[in-house]
Amino acid sequence: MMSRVVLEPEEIHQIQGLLSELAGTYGRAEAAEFNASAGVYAHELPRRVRREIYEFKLNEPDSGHLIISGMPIDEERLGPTPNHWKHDHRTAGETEEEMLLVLMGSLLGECIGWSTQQDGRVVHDILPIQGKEHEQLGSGSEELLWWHVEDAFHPYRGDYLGMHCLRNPDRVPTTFLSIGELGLDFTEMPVLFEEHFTIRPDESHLVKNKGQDRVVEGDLAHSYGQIDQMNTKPQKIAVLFGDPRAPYVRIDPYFMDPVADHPEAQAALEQLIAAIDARIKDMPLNPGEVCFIDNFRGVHGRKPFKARYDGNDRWIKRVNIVRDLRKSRGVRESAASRIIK
Ligand SMILES: O=C(O)CCC(=O)C(=O)O
Ligand SMILES: [Fe+2]
Repeated sequence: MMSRVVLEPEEIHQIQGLLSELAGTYGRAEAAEFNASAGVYAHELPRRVRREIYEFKLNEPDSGHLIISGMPIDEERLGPTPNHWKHDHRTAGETEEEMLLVLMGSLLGECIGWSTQQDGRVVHDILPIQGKEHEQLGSGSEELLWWHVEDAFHPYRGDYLGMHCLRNPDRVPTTFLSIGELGLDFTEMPVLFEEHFTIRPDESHLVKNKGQDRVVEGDLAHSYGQIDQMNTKPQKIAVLFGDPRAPYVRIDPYFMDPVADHPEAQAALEQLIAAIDARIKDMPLNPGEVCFIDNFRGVHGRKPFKARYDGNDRWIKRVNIVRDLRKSRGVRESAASRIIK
């Protein structure tokens, strides 16, 4: 079931006023000063929007996602879709859209980034990159992006994933399924709550997908070393956890190895994967739509498509949001830093 809030004209007007003020003050969504104040400005969003987002957080509905639609997209201000996430952000026409995503996300928790992903930015670009068509990446296009929990391999992964669709001319579908709508009785699958399973880091965190001009030394070398460790010696984890009647899920089949030492665990994993695969649905995002996915309750992916590389390509902004920044304090530079090393 789609869960959608359609913004009213006065709400759009109020949001636009706030965004133009903030873009004028801070220039870029990536500005540390903007990120440090986003949780304050978020309370200047319309009350109904704040309530919808808060109730999504509090009640953890079985839908597992929330779409907020109605924001107009100014194609001209936006400019062409860049050819890489490493485009020159100083001239970015998408600052207001990025800021809106961070503001709404701040009502769910705190936005975070990874030193090993997209140059340590908080707001990511999802766009097709020439030469990566056949990679298992958000920037791949011609391959099915297998459904997954975002950063499933990592203990500090986001509780939520936020996406703001700027452009999607071919209505390329994001795929989505909430575990709450799977219709399985998880109390009969106790083995999935036990630590038998492994998930390796996805490609986006690998050193080969960093920006080309980025030198890997010092802290960054250490971070990539840890990713490498997680790749060669992944820890055993549970695929389901929390309340067996409404469990949380941690799964990324493409990066999971068969459970060789526990046939019952492997069989249960295969049953879960097949059930999700049979039921996952297309959920194409339209320009101006902001979508939040509960990353503990839902899996998402993307269908293959043919990229254009002419400035009109599909373009989505993405953030990861944690409810509790403190859990990762040991791997962040300061209390307020949002980047996981
Ligand atoms: O492009 C999409 O709709 C989703 C992409 C995605 O899942 C990702 O980049 O992690
Ligand atoms: Fe994803």
